[in-house]
Amino acid sequence: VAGNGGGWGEGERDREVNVQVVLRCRPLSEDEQRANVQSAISCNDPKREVTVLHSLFKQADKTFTFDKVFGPKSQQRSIYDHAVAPIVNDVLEGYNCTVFAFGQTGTGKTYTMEGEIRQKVSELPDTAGVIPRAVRHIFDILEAKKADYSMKVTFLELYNEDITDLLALEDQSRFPEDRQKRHITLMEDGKGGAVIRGLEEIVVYSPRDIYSLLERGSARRRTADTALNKQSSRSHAVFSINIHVKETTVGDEELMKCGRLNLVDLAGSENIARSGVREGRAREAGEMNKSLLTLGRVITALVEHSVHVPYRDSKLTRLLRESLGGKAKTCIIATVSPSVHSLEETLVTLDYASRAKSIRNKPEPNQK
Ligand code: ADP
Ligand code: ZZD
Repeated sequence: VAGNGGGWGEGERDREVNVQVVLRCRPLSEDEQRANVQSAISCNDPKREVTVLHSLFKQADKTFTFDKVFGPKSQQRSIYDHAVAPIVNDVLEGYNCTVFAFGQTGTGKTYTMEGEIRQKVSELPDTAGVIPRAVRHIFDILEAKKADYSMKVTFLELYNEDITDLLALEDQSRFPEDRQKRHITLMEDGKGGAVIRGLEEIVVYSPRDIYSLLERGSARRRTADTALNKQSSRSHAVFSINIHVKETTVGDEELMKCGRLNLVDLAGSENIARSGVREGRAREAGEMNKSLLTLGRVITALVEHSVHVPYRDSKLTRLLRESLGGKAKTCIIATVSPSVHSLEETLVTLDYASRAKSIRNKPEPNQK
């Protein structure tokens, strides 16, 4: 091809875009406020800056800049509108897109990705997170366009390098020995990506359909938690929406666009540090955090332009390979607590997130 597109043409670099990294700081909880916990984080949303107030400890303050900063007063709607909505539009144009929530346990990853419902209402509550908002938004756009479309969703949990299908229907067999735990495996798709075999892909026709699936999925995720052992803080949850849109152009030609949106609630980032240090229960700890550790190594390799990027070393990085350094568009939402007691972990998150800003992807729509 003349000019560009044929390899190392000038256009090659132009098509690269950075992974978007935004920061969200949650407010101090009521308990923290009652206990007069000090805030050690100051957000300047318009300047896109977060400052860690080391001056509380007579050290120099440290300031980080992100693509967007959402301070403690920021609303769910604002995160969606400014960080996620643009990505959802790209999905409908045939791109694969991924949103990750990354941060220490208790900083609001699940609040940001899922949100909360206090009572059942049919409209989106103010506390709804990215997932229900994305679902609503996608249906709104498709209905406004009067497009022909089909939509399928999957919801999985990754724990100890084991994939659980959060949407699988309960096996109804009366005989326990007949109840099979369906085997889910990751396979190469021959194009450098991964496909999951055995995962329930559910066709949805309305936001209401999706809500009942979300209910099923999040209830199942919660039941794995016990009071003493919060498994969900050590597991990754991946909700994916696959959309096929058939558009008819002015010239009466049919155009198919296929896009996929991955919404990922990662394990608590404190698990990265912990598994490295405590070698005692090495094997268990190693398996437990393999995906998160590998994610960290993949980010490092990409940032440092290493020849080898260890995508293949964990299931999470195999699943999300195209989202980091690949052809997808990606946004990372880093979450932090304002509490002075979390300062150390907050710095780790800010450092990681800051490094991830320099990861470059080369977005390309799917062929059909
Ligand atoms: P994580 O998923 O990172 O472990 P959660 O989403 O469970 O954290 O949030 C921890 C607690 O903080 C929850 O009780 C949640 O309701 C609350 N929370 C988190 N972010 C916010 C926010 N932006 N505004 C109000 N409450 C929040
Ligand atoms: N975060 C809540 C679920 C939990 O941990 O249980 S909130 C949203 C996305 C994915 C899964 C669940 C949800 C959630 C929900 C709650 C109860 C029943 C169904 C779904 C939700 C929150 C706000 C608006 C819509 C859905």
